Amino acid sequence: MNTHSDALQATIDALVQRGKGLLAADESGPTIAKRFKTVGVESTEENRRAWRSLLLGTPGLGEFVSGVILYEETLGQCADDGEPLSSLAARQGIVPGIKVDKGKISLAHAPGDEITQGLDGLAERLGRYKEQGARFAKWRAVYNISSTLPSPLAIEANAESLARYAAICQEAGLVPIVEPEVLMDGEHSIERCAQVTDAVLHEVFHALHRHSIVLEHMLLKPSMVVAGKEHVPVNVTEAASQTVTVLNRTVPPAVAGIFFLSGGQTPEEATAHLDAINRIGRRPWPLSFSYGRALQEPPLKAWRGQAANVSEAQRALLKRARLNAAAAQARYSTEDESTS
Ligand code: 5MM
Repeated sequence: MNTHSDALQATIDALVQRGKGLLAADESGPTIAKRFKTVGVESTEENRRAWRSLLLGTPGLGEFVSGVILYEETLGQCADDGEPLSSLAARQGIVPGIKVDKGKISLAHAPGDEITQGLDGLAERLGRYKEQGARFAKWRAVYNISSTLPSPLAIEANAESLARYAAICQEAGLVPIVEPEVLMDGEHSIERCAQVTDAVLHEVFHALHRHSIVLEHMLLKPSMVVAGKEHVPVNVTEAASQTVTVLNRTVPPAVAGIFFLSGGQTPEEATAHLDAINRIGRRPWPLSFSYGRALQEPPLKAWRGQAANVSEAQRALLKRARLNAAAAQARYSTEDESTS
C-alpha cells in the first residue's frame, strides 16, 4: 500500500465536494502575457502577483471553489500583507495545487502532433512544491484534431507520459490531475471530436493501469465533446449527451472525480454545458469544473490592471464561480446570468 494513501485520500476529500470546482490559474509566462495583452496589461512579475492575489483573495471564493491550480512562480509569491499566496488560498478552504508539466513541443516524426515534457527531475521538484504547500499536481497533454490527427503515436506517447507523471505524483503523496485536452481549434464535427476523445481516453486509462495508478486517488480533467470552433455550433444538450457517452465508455467508475476544462468556450457556454452534463443520469463520478479562461475572463476585463477595479473584478469572479457551482449540481438557469 502507498505510504501516502491517507494523505492522498484527505486531498481527494477536500477537492471533491458537492457543488464546488477548481480554479485553473496556472498560465505559463507566454500564456498569461497573451491573456494580459487583451486588456492592455504588461506581464511583469508584479502584475502577475497582483492578479493572482486578487483571484485568491476574493472574499467567499471558498464557498464555490475547493482547489486552485497555480503556476510555479505563484507558489513563491506573497499577497500585499506578506502572506504567501498558497496560505491565502488555504485560509479560504481552497487547496493549493501546481502545474508541473514544462509545456508542449512538436512530437518528432509526427508532423502536427505535440508531446508534453517535464518528467526529468519531476520527483525532486514535487518534494519542493510540497514544502511550499502544494497538495496536488496537474499535467496537460494536448491533441490537435484534423482528419488524420492525432496520430496513434501521439495518442500513445502522451498517454504514457501522463501515466508516468501520475505515478510519480502518487508516490510523492500528491494527487495527480490528468488533463488530456482535445483542442477545439478547427472545423471538425462533434462526431470527429467524440471519436478522438474516445481513442485518447481509452489509451490514457490503459497507460494508467499499466503504471498501477490508484484511480480513487486521481482526478481527470478532460475537454468536453464539442464541434470545432469553425464548425456550425451544436446545441448544448447534444454536446452534453455526447460528452457523457464518451466518458461512460472510457472512464472507470473508480476515478474520484471529473473536472472539465473550458478550452476556449465562452464563460456562459462552459457553464451551460456543465449544467446540461449534470442533468444526464447514468454516470458514476462527480462532474464539476476546473476552468481557467471561463472563470477568469470576466474578472480580467473588469480589472484591467487597475487597483481601483479590484472589488469589481472579484465580484465578477465570484459570480462565475457561483454559477458554475450551481451547474455542477444541475441547478443553473440562463436567467441567473442577469444576477450580479
Ligand atoms: C490556465 O491554462 C493552463 C495551461 O497553461 P499553459 O498553456 O500556459 O501551460 C491550462 O492547462 C488550463 O489549466 C486548462 O486548459 C483549463 O483552462 P481553460 O482555459 O481551458 O478552462
